[in-house]
Amino acid sequence: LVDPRDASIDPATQEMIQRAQRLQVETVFDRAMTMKPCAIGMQGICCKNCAMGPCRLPLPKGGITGEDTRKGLCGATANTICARNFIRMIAGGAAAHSDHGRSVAEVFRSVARKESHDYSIKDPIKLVDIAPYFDVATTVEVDGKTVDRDIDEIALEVAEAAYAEWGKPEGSIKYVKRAPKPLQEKWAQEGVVPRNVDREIVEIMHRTHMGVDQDYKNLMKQGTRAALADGWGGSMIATDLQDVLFGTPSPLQSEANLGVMKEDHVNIIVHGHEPVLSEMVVAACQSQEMIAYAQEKGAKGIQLSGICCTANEVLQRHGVPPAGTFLQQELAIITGACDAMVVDIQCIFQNLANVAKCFHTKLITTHPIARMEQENVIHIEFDEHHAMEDAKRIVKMAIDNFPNRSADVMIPRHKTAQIAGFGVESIRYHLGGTFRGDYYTLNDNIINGRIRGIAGVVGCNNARTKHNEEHITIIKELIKNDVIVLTTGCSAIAAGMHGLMTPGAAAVHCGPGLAEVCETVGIPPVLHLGSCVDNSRILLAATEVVRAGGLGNDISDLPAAGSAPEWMSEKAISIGHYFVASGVYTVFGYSLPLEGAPVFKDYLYKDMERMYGGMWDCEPDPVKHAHKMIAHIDKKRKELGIDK
Ligand code: NFS
Repeated sequence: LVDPRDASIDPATQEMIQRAQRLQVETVFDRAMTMKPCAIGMQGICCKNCAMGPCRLPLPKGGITGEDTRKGLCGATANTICARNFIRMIAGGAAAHSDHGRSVAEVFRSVARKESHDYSIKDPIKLVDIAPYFDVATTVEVDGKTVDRDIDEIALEVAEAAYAEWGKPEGSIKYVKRAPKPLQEKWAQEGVVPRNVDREIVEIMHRTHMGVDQDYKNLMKQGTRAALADGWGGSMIATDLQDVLFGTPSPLQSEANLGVMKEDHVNIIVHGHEPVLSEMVVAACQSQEMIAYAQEKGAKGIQLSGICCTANEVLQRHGVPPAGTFLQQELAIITGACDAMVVDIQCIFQNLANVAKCFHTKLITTHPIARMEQENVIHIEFDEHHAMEDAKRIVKMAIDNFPNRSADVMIPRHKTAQIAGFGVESIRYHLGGTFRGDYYTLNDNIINGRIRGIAGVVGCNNARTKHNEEHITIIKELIKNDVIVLTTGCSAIAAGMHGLMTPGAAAVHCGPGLAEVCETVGIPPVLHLGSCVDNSRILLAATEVVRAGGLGNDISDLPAAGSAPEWMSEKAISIGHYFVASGVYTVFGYSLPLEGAPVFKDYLYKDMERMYGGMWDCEPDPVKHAHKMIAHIDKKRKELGIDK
């Protein structure tokens, strides 16, 4: 069994692992002890794309001296195998983000068509803002005068155009036009402008099939095209349409960690990624009818909380507190106080069903593409046409389950206050200027050196690393060195849990320059930008910084760097690569499956910079990791002539 103190730096997590062990409920932390990863797979050079394999090409001891003669049965080299595996991860990640985006586009279209009555357009201003990118007019000429078009008409046209981004037969992804001009030119020159979302993913599956593309550079070209289709396509559309439908986030106060659950309340946890159902669950939990029903059953009320990116979505827009990160999902049930866990898609452990069996928790799957084989799992398929009805059914089921709790409940007392809800718009509001460029205050403070640079710290937790340690060490090191941090995903949940998202954190953790800026404008040094599809917000924030002037002409000119300290999912690889291809030096923690193919690895770590201005790196040591990012930021400051 794992020692809880080795598994996490978070006391709530440690206490719950201890409890799990006492109750003999197995968790991911224990499994990580008993099952070790495959050393060959970790190097990225196991090919199982045909039935003559799996072919395994481990690096010889002492590395390659002379010619690299390793090959699979068909002759595939280590570079080919490694590149195929890498871009298949991009395909998986881009598919996950983008299929989520497609679902949102479908809901948006049915709202625009007035077929779905439980949703409405909450942010018409954003709709008008994005319409021109889809070539949808927002005004019309009437009797020689220009007047605003009807918002429902605009919605309908935007919905149709957005939906077409997944499978249109011609043209390229429309949002590519939002990138800085020089970046668009680089993409055109390299031939990586994405055509439509689905095609780029399908083409990866084709090219990596046995006997197709056998040139790691050409394979990677397609990887780049698919990653860009994710970041500047599927993910960005997901973010925008969610904002239009559910409202664009603005800063709000909340809390984080398992301690947000309440013993005397009905506890419902939403977990996964798509906010279309959880938006309705939030509304259902707030309805007088449901609250009264909960009280009838002996509860004081309903406490809703979240896990993973569904948590981030409902946090950003409603202040619903996250109960934990990816690695805390089993632990939330082990409290014994979780009356229902409602899951949608992605990052959901199948072991939740086994854990739920040991408690009274109802585990409810809601998405047709994400079901579980275990018999104790309840499937309530969500349909946007009767969204509220479905949500109420789920909430009612949780309330009905409240009296079934056993007396053995233990909610750790740890929770932390946080300010979340940032975005491109709110950064503009807080760090913008009234008279000059939009992001003037931010740029000005970067130029004068109070802010050394910008870091995006994002991504998962990984049971192979100590839960939250890398996230928190890296973020603290960055802000101590006056680097402002934008964060999303489980990294953001971790930052919230560890108290880095309050304005007060500036005085405690920041260097003097960043502290001064944060204190003056009243923001935390670590800004929560949302879920993982909201990494598109970081791309757009970076673009705004370029546009505001004084810091070069492209994202690659900015004193900025990216990081995924505890990554584990294919989605993280897609995100990492669209950051690299957008000009960002991007450092991953733990390990990347590239070690077995040193030439391909160099291609990602070095040659990418010549093409896009950004490149990959990997550094498991969190302090060194942060300092690699800072060194890159300093290099860019020097190039800009602002290094004094
Ligand atoms: Ni991102 Fe969000 Fe978390 Fe990783 Fe999973 S929840 S989409 S993949 S684990 S950050």
